[in-house]
Amino acid sequence: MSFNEQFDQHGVWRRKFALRLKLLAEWMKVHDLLNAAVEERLQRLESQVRSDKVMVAFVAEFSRGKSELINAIFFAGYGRRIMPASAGRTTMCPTELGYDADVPPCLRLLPIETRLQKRALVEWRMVPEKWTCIDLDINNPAQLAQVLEQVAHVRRVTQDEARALGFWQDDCPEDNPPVGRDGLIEVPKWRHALINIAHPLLKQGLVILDTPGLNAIGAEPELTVSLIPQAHAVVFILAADTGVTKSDLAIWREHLITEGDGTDARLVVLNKIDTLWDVLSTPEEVQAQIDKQVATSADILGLPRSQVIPVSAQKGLVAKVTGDKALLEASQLPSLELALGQGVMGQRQKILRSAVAASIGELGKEAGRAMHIRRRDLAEQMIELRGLRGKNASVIKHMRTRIEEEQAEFDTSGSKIYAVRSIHLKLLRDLFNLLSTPTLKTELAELTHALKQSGIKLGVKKAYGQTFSRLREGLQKSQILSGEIQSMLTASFRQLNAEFGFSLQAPEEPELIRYVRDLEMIERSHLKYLGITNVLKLSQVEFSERLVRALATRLRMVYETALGEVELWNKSAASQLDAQLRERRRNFRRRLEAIERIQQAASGLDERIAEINEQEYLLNDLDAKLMELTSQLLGAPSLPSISQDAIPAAVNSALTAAV
Ligand SMILES: Nc1nc2c(ncn2[C@@H]2O[C@H](COP(=O)(O)OP(=O)(O)OP(=O)(O)O)[C@@H](O)[C@H]2O)c(=O)[nH]1
Ligand SMILES: [Mg+2]
Repeated sequence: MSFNEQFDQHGVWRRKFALRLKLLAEWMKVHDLLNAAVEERLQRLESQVRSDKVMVAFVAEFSRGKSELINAIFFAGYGRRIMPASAGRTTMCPTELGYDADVPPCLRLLPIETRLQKRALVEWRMVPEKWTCIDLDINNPAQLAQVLEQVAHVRRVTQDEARALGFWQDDCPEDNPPVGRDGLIEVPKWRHALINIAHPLLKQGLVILDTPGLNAIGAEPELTVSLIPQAHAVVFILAADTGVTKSDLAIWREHLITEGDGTDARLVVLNKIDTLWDVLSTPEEVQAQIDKQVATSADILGLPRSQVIPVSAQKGLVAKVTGDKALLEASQLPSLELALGQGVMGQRQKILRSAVAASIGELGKEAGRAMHIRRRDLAEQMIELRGLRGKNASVIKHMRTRIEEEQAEFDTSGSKIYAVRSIHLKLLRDLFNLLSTPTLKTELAELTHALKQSGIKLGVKKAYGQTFSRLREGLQKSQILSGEIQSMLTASFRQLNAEFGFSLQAPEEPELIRYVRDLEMIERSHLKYLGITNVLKLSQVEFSERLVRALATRLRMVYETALGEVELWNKSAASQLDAQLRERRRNFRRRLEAIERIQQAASGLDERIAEINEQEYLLNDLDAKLMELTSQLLGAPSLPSISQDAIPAAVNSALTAAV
């Protein structure tokens, strides 16, 4: 199954899941099982599954065939080349292809001059009016291709302007673009491009990132330290006719090597194998040539040979457009699509499925707890009522007084419950504080200061190291504090359970220390970035500022996720208390009503006992239904397993390595 087909299936599963989740929510609402925490969890799950994006980034030196490969894999259906692909430098700005239903089909372009202002790319995304927007006619491939030519557009500027925009370094002249006879320099016209089209795959959450070559990627720190590391898969492309060049190697080292982190896939593609096709050689000789190039490239990159996939993007595109099966086979594009499908989608589903399973488990527990309270209340009422059988009016009256006394006592001891809640909130406030944006800002201040110094900054790595070790300490502190909160909750819940017969259970404590791993990944991507070619660029104030802004935005995302978890933990504890209070009050009311009916009619007692029996049966049904609904949600997405024989051995081991 190709990447496209696998992605389709993933989309179908997600839609089914969202629908089932909706049904579960409605059913819970009807049966009064929804509380604030459950509702929040349901909402999060739904938006997690609905908005699940899969980003595949294509990274390589210029002219290796990134855009052509994107055309061949995703857009051959348009019957022509859609993304501009031509000899020499073509794609000048990072280009994201995706789908947003709220925006009409269009190409949005952020002018390169925005680099002169203090705003990170993520922030620019929030100001659509600053982007130039061109409508796209998706039924007209020729118009589509013509508009997309924009991403290849350039401007000519003076050396000073180029320097200010980050395209000219006095310290490393060999990286600078050529100066024209008029003394002007070509720079990209746009800083970033967003293409919004309702392509079937994009509609289902695929985001494709096409990037420009080496020096152009380096000029946008956010791309290097944020977008590419966060992509779910990165396709690195080499050309069979050039082999691994020095600049290929620089990109590979700077952007592609990751250590041990198995959440994403890296695929290496040896493109343009058609340049080795040669009518004067036998097919075996041609294959031997391709194998040799694969072997050499793999050796240089330090990869097993099976991990380099040879293709011809251009012939693959031509073959798809003209319906030439033999040529498609020869282009070997299908093997690459298979690897992408398995590596990326298989991985993505695994992650999503395990996140969903954990949430559904909590959801089931929360709903189950509410049912447990009800079941226990019914059992108690039953004992109470059976005890009244054959008793005279005064005993019944006495019972009523007792329940009323209990009720009054319960009402006055409500203050204990509020006390627990207020201690909990106070401790939480400290935790929120530790993870807040102002705290993060303070922690970053020193690094910002170090980067703002003029001249060459040798101490930057040290400043990074110190900042990150402070951030790690902060997270460790947060984890200790959350541990204290958890012990406090467990102890007070136990006490309340003993005193009031509640069945409170402290919700799962958030695992904040997990975010240390995210910090490490961010730190690594920055250090790697600074290590190779960009240390000299740090002498430019604008560059340093862009770098810190990129860092701050990425960190903020991590901290916001952590805060969200703490928030949910808090809600879950609070809503349990609310639910217990509510159920208990309802319980007193029911017991009093029952006594009243018994006092009024002799038959009231048996009737009430029968009613309670009936309710117990209903509760059993509810329980069974809840199990059914949640286990349906946990059902595996229908990814038919591919017969192992159908996968070429090379691709198969590439997959294993990529996963
Ligand atoms: N012979 C051959 N040429 C190819 C193949 N793939 C791409 N090309 C050509 O190589 C040139 C560069 O391709 P692009 O897709 O523009 O390369 P890119 O990596 O996107 O380059 P930039 O946008 O400049 O970063 C174009 O002329 C393509 O037609 C291939 O498989 N075989
Ligand atoms: Mg390109």
